[in-house]
Amino acid sequence: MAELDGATLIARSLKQQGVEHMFGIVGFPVIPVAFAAQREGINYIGFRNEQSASYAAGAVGYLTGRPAACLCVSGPGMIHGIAGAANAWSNAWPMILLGGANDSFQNGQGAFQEAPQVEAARPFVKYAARPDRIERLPFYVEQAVRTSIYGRPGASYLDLPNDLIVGKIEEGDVAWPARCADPPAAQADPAAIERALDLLRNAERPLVIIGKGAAYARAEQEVRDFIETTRLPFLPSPMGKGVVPDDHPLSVASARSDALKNADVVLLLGARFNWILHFGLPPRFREDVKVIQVEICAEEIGANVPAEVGLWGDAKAIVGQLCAALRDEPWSYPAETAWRKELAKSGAANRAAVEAMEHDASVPMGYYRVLAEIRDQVPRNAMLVCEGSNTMDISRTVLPNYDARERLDAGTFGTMGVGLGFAIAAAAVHPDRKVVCVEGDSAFGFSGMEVETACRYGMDITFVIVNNSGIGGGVPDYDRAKPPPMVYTPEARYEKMIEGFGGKGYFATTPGELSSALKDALAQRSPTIVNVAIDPKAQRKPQKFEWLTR
Ligand SMILES: Cc1ncc(C[n+]2csc(CCOP(=O)(O)OP(=O)(O)O)c2C)c(N)n1
Ligand SMILES: [Mg+2]
Repeated sequence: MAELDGATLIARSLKQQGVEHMFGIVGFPVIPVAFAAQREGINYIGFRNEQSASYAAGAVGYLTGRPAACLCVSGPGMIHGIAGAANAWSNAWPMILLGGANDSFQNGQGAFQEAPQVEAARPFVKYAARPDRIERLPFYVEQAVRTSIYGRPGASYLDLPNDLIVGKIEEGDVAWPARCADPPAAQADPAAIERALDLLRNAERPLVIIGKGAAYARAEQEVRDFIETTRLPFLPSPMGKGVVPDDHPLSVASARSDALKNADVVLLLGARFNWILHFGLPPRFREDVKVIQVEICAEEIGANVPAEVGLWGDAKAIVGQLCAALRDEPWSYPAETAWRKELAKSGAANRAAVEAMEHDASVPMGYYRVLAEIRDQVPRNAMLVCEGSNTMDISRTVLPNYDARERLDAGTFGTMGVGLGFAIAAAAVHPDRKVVCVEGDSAFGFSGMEVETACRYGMDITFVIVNNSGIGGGVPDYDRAKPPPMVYTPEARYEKMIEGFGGKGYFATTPGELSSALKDALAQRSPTIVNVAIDPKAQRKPQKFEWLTR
């Protein structure tokens, strides 16, 4: 009978458990794991920094519902990988962090890159373990994968000592667990479904808020049916965009502040009342708002605002229950109500203010002009990645999504530097689609070197850098001997970076240059950078609650 090494056991069991992608950087002691992954048919992508690789692993988990692995060397590599585990923890996305570790028989001796890795991972993962025997590696991999996707998704960590990776075992001595099934989709209590519908029927100012939990649950068909049937006004969270298309007539996203502030009954679909939704509290919400909460994590129900009705389970299953109950007893929110009129009025006023800025042809350009040009040129099924401060916030309103899981951004953790890893993850999952990655210049700088990764794998990604020479804005004239904390090099030519790796770069300062650069860039089927110099003083449209945002 054949002998297998630990690296093969790890890779083979990952593949068996539905892990299709592995991102990382090789070195001691994980080189054999990367090679084994390739042999076992896992798509291995070598990154330039483990942070980006770990962000990419979380994004794959969100996009596909099965985790990707991030492979790190011991010590500093694994520490970099915690960035993605923490990002996945905050976003509730599954991923597997694999940290190489020193030989277990050198523990405590000051071994090469020895570090308390399991302890370091622990607060950010649902599961952290150091496998104890080679033949039990598949057992640990199954535990890590299952824990990451069952219940509220999150990261798992496996600590892999060198002696386990290179150690050998007779194939017959290995116990292979079965492939863990996709998580069971739990339905909510039928009595609670009735109470939820009663509450909605009696609401004067109902609102549906669609979160990325609904996108993760692949609930788009059910949510669309529900919105079509009930005719309820809805708005998406930043990554809930596209579950129902942004151009749907019942979307009140352009009246977001007023919709949140005045709703009397809110149906939360896979969204949390955290900072993104202003905790569900006054002054952004009514004191007496009644909440129906559809949530996979029981402990989340009632967080910050007590839920009038808690619907605990899988968003797809539960919205399916709501739709089934509505088929038995049809109901829709009336077509003519004061609430609809108010929302329409507020939305129209906001859209008019934004439209003027979108058409503004002055040079230097502002955000709205640039983002409107991107909107007008990207293919309808493009994967959109957006990060930055103003760049990201404005992109949320200007760049529409038409389908679920087509937008990735800084997310619940507000992490800058995720964009390039996310874009690479999106290209890995959807190699047939265009990925457009819209980056603030600061956001881009966190992991700009991953442009080389995108070029090496010939990915169809257009990076657009909205360049205001700084964090949230530059300073046109400053003392070069003492740059202010938020500035970066004025008019930095980031597009030149990609030329060193065989990609095409463009620099644009006027609407005309931007339009033709984007046209050419999007026509390529390989990585491009469009670096757009905008007014360093350009800002977002004044917000009603500016003092409460970041
Ligand atoms: C990891 C991390 N470090 C720092 C920050 C603080 N931060 C918030 S937004 C931002 C960058 C915003 O600038 P940019 O990406 O250029 O977008 P802009 O607002 O200028 O369009 C930074 C550094 C963060 N959110 N995450
Ligand atoms: Mg900037």
